[in-house]
Amino acid sequence: MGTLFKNGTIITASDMIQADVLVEGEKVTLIGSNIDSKGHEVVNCKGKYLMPGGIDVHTHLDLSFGGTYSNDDFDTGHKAAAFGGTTMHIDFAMQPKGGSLHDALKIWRKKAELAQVDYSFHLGITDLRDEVMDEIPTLADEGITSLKLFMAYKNVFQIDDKTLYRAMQQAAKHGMIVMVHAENGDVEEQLRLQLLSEGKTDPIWHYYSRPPEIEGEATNRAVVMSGMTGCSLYVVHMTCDPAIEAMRRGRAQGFPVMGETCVQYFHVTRDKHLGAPGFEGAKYVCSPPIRNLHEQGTLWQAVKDGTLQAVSTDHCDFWYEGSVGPWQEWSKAHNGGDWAEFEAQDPTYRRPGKDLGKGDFSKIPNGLPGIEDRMMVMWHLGVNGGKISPTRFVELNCTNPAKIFGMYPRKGTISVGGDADIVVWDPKKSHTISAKTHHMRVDYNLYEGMKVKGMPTQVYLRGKKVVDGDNWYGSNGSGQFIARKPYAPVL
Ligand code: DUC
Ligand code: ZN
Ligand code: ZN
Repeated sequence: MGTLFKNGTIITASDMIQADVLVEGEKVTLIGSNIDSKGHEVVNCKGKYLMPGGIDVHTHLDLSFGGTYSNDDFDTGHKAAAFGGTTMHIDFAMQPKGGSLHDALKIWRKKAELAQVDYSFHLGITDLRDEVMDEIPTLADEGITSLKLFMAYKNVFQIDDKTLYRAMQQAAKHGMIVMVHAENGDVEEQLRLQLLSEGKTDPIWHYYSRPPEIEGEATNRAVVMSGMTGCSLYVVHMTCDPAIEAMRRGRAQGFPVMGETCVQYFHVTRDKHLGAPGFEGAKYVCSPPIRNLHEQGTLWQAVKDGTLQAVSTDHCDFWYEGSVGPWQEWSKAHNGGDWAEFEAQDPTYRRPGKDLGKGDFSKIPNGLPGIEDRMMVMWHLGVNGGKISPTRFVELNCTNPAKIFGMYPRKGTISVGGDADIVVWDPKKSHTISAKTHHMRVDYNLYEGMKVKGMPTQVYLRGKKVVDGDNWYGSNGSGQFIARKPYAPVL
């Protein structure tokens, strides 16, 4: 017996067609008109769209960062993702200081034991010793074909130009893609120290420590290195004109360069949100910083004209009102300590959050929630707002992420032989986004009060229903690691 999705309209990156979809086991086995329903469970999709499950290629679940850990893990973050129509994500497994890339994988595989939806890892390189260079090709054998390097976060994740260049040379040799967080971390450090020394400590000053110029400069540097090495480059969370212009120049020269922006950059602004009175602006501290209405126009143009290929979230959420003291004391007493061990003692205890940065913007943990909201907000602002077509919506949120990161057509489309990750989408259903009802483990929502029209009603992961309305049917451990292929296309 299979599951037969009847009377719906399938949206792929190229077409909108009325057809039935038959799912048997974990795969789509037939697409056609009037498929006989005998022996199958029928899902009536009249008036609904059928889309491939969303893929968010940029998340940080349970990340040790900024003196704490991001809130959502592979349990809560996965449920939230699925309620929003995302059935797969790629998280960043960060190389521990002094450790190997496989040490990172070990840590992240452990986190992923909770997985409720499908996932993969990008390998975040922080220390490219010779033996780490040699390790890179072995990742591809294990289905990990993307590396990430940070050009910012001095003394934390930041690498130097030589490291980036060498990583690109090695990646190019093995058909892997290099991703960069592009901001000039040295200039950021200088600006930050200067601002703090002038007593400028409110959240809004975070913006001025990371102006568009330092994003544009670093993006340009990475784009040029991509041209020199022939390495495929994917620039994450692009936000502003100088960065977009650098990307356009590289593409015009035929360099293998691609980029994404994140959904929040289409909504929150420096002036209204980051500049809110008191400490409220801390809720919106992320890097690169949120910009203004002008940049929103730039980004819509870039996703429309193909300068950018994907939209992700950079989901990395922290409590607005966390709890600062006990974890710090415990971790001091345990020489760093393991967060899970600490948290298990009192599961109601909140991880320290944005409140770490009261009185000093540079101590506010960087990151925002969004894994649940991406598809609904992009549909609402993009499709309902007349900015992008439904097919481009699918391309940006599902298909291109799968192609760029080497898992198409298994993921990212609805086609015979592909995984049956299917979102039944009701374009007429309205929903008011709120922290009171969302599934992310965080006490605020960037889109609080936004009334969106269009949302998932049922979500299937490899043929199994995980979401139906407000009900959850997934389970820990049923999310799978998805092995990815090298030599993915440059779009
Ligand atoms: N930016 C953020 O805002 N959070 C996580 C990491 C990053 O680069
Ligand atoms: Zn980043
Ligand atoms: Zn990130």
